[in-house]
Amino acid sequence: MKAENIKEEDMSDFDKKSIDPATIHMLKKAQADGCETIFDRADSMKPCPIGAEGSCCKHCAMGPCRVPAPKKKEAAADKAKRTGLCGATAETISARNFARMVAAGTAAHSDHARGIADVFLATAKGEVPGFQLKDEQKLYQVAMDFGVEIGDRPAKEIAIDVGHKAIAEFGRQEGEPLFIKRAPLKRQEIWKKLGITPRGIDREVVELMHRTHMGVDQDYRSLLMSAARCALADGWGGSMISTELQDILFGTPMPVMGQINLGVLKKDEINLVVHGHEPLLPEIIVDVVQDPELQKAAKAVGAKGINIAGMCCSANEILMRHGIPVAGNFLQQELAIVTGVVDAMVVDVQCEMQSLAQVAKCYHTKLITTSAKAKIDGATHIEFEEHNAPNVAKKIVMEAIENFKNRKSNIDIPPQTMDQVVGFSHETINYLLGGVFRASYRPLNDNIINGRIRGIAGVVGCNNARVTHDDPNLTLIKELIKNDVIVLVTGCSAMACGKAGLLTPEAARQYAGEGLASVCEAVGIPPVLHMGACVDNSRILMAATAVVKDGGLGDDISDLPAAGAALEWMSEKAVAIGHYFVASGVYTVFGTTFPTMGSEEVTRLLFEEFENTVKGKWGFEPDPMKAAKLMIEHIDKKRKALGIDKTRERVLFDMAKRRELDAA
Ligand code: XCC
Repeated sequence: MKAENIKEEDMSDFDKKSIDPATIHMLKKAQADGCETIFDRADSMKPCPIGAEGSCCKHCAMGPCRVPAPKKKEAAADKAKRTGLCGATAETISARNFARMVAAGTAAHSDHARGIADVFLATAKGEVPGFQLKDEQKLYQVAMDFGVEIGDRPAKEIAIDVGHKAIAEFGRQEGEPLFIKRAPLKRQEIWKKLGITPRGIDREVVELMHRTHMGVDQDYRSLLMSAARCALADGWGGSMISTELQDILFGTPMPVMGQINLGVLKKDEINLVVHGHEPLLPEIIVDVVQDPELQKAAKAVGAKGINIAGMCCSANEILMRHGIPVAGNFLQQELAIVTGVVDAMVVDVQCEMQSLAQVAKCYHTKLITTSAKAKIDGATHIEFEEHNAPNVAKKIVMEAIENFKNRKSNIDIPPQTMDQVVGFSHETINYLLGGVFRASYRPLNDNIINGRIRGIAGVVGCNNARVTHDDPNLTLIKELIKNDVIVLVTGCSAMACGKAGLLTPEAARQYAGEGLASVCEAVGIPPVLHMGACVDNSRILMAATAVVKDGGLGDDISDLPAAGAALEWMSEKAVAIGHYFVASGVYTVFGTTFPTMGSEEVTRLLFEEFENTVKGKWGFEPDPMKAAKLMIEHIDKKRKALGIDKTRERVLFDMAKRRELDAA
């Protein structure tokens, strides 16, 4: 059945699901094809209200114990009686659940980093064909940070030492992660004073899992502080290691043009979608696809060529470095298959929905898992072996080619694609602003001080099927840039911006306020800068640190007129990211739902008291316009504290007034 068969009266329902026309187009097709998606399941299954507010404890076999938020008027004595069987209070339960999300998110980013570090070391030793050390400049930078001698040693020798040091970071038992030293000095002192400077990355995850075990840490303040220490081991540890080593291996991103949305899929070519997070295999696939043998094989089955497209953060990785087209963000993963033209979807780790196997069955798509850590029932498993990567990559491309003939007649590709300029690593922003010979954030700081730019916002994170796809993120971001706040984006939020046309230099004139637009036009950048995948939120930490170090805007990240948000968050990784931004001094607003609402005390600690200790705080606001207001108010509060609030009150003279002044 064709999509045109959908009746007009169904339209409003589709509009509630997404603001992206390509997504709506495919939802109609999925319905017509009788193929269930996450959007259908979101209608038929509502979230458990007790779990959503963090009030369900299932840490032992006497439970699960449900300790829902007390009624407002409940007497203190009755409130105190509300506990789990063991006596765990709503505060303990809520804080433990939150802490476990941080631990899981940190584990995900850091295990990704470990995989990269292993391949990095093997590359330095020359053991893995297909991989090289592409960015020597960054290798030297990381070597200096790690205290590795450079001298006139060959790059490979330096890289071997860097690789060993990186791997040792995970199991470190004493001292602190080596990248901690990159943070502003005042920030390091705050962490030290609070006792939340992380030790080894794995150690923080293990300790947090231990603390949250039944009958261990039962003081919510202590739990949330140790969650902060674990989260910092993600942002300034695991995630930063991923970003830095990936840049050395595959190149530090520079501005590059790309295209995004489901319209990048091609009817007359083999379509291979790479989905997940680790760039190791996607990088090799991008390389081998030019192989004449594979191109010949594609022609032999009647295809005009081989089209690689990305999904989720794997997409961000190969987009940032090669301009490879992006099929879509998290909620579009099933819908790419619904087009009927995806010959293979290859997945590694994180954010891959199990339902892909079912959706693939409705069409002809071959779902291929590649990580030993992530198998899916019903998928074909072709394991990524780093020592044999080009051959594994070729085998996967061949699977896609051979599957081309199995396409069914239910093919429909939405026409939407959008151009985007991406690749704004922290180093690139430095060069673009200051020039190659005097790379610096000075022009950014100056424009913040003179008020052309009001402040900086990081808007990151996922899609969430409980809200209209892409709407909260885009509404928030448009409001921020309209108010002269420059926006840094990563992950699925960055992709929403790409689809909406916000990642082009022209978007500055169209969407940004006068001040921000004038700076963007002078430098030639979009008002929203795509900084990469979710592990690349570490680039935002580095950019914030560079702004602090350049001077004039305080001496800590918490002094900056800056704020963060993840309005469509859904994964535990987002909670880890949010918590490391808060623990690094940033006001961070989440939308959709907030996982500690079951406890007023825990929520108050995160939303208010944290501002006195870690100098950053959490916020919750599902309405994007209200979230923008909160962030802008915070930015203005910081401007006032810095004494630069007056500079925004610029008087614009018309010609008559100018003549009057000239004559005077
Ligand atoms: Fe996953 Fe990274 Fe979230 Fe998107 S933003 S849904 S975590 S792909 Ni990372």
